Amino acid sequence: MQQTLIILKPSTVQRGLVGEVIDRFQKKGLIIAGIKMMQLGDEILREHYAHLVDKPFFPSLLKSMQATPVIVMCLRGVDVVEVVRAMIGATNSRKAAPGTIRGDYGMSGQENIVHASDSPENAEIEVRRFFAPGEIFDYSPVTLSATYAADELK
Ligand code: IDP
Ligand code: MG
Repeated sequence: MQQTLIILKPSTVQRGLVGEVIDRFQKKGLIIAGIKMMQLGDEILREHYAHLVDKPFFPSLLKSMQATPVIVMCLRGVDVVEVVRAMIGATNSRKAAPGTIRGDYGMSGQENIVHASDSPENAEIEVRRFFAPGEIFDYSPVTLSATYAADELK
């Protein structure tokens, strides 16, 4: 089953929204394969946001992502990368559609609640970046057969 890497950002931790955001992913039917709290250092953030290091807002992003520890999660589901990107909405929370996580909980482009992998290839790299192999668990919840039709489970 496909997996994706989620980060609940420091603004989400500080605003007390961790439970609500995790609840939305769980109610959708996604499986938590890994979850932990960690304080992100410069090195991992420069790697994770390598596509943004030359942007003028990068120093501000770096500081924001280090303001408190974050919650990192590995979620599993069929087509989970695309499903979660649709659930979180546009990068700028003010433009994200109502009903999406950023659209419902955020007002900022930078402080936009959550990170989610943008492709299955990047998801594999990002899960390995934030989790040791022993921290990711392969199990089948008993609810799986009520969540998917048999032919949808590859
Ligand atoms: P994404 O998080 O929707 O995938 P990216 O373009 O990968 O968006 O940007 C990574 C993160 O960098 C965003 O989630 C946001 O926190 C921050 N960011 C992106 N663009 C801007 C900007 O124009 N101003 C401030 N922060 C930004
Ligand atoms: Mg991105």
